[in-house]
Amino acid sequence: MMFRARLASLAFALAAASGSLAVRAESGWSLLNMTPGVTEMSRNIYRLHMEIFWICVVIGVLVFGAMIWSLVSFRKSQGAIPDVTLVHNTKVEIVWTIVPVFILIAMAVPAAKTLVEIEDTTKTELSIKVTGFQWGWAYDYLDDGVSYYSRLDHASDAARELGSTIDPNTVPHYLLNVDHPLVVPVGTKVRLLITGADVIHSWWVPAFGVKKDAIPGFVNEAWFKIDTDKAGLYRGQCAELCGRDHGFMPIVVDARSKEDFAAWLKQKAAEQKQAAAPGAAPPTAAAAPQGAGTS
Ligand SMILES: [Cu+2]
Repeated sequence: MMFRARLASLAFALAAASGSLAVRAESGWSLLNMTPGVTEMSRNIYRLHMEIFWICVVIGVLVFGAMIWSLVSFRKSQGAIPDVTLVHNTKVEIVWTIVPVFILIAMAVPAAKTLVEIEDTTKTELSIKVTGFQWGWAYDYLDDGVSYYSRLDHASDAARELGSTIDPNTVPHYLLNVDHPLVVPVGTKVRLLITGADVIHSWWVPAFGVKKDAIPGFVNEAWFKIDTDKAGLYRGQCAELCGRDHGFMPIVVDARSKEDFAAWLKQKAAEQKQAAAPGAAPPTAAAAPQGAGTS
C-alpha cells in the first residue's frame, strides 16, 4: 500500500516535471514515456523516438527469441551434438550485414531530417536571450528592451531551507515554480539565444522539445513554435549539473495568445522604461532584478 502510494506520488512528480498543466487522462505506463509536447517539432521528435523504439523492440524480440529457442531446443540433455566444423557461411554473413545496414539507413534518414529542422533558426519572429546563472535565469527580449530575472518562487524557497518547518507537500508546484515566468506568444517562431554567466547550465522544457546548454562565452540557438491552441504554463528545469542549487532553478514558460503577449510586452517595456528614467521612484520588487551578482 505504502509502495503504491509512493509510486503514485512519483508518477505525479514526473508528470508535473515533464510538461503541461493540462489534465491528461494518462495511465501510469504512459507517464514513463517522453511527452509528445505542444509544438510540431516536439511531436516530430516524439514520433521519431517511438518509431525507433518499436524497431528496437522488434529486433530485441527476434534476437532474444532465436537465442532462447536455440538454447532450449538444442540443449545437450535433448541429445544435441555441437557442429564443430562450421567456420563461416557467406550467405548468412551477407544477410546479417545487409539487413542491419538497411535498418540503420531507415533510422538515419528521418533522424537527420529532424536534426536539421531543430537547428533551423531562420525566419524567427521573436528573439529572447536566455542567460543561466547560479542559480536562476535571466531573460532579455532583445528587440523590446525588456529584461528580467526568473528565480525559484518564494514559497518553494522558504520550504526548502534547512530547518524549515514548512511541509513541502503543502507548497503548490514545490521547486517547480518561479517568481517571473518567461512569457511567450503561441503560434510564433521564438528564437532563444542561450548563454551562461558563470558555469554551464542547460535550458530544458520537455513540452517544447528544447534542451540546450547555456555555456559562458558561447551563444547557442534554439527555437520553438507553440501550437496556437496550447496557451498555458509549461515547466522545465536546468538540465546541467551547475553547482549547489542546480535543483533549485526551475523554468516556467507562460504561453499566451499573441494579443495578450503584445499587451504584456508593451506594459512591461513601459514599466521598465519608467523605472530606468532619471528621478524615478525606486523600482518595484516585481521589476527589479533581485541582487543577481551576474551579467
Ligand atoms: Cu543550472
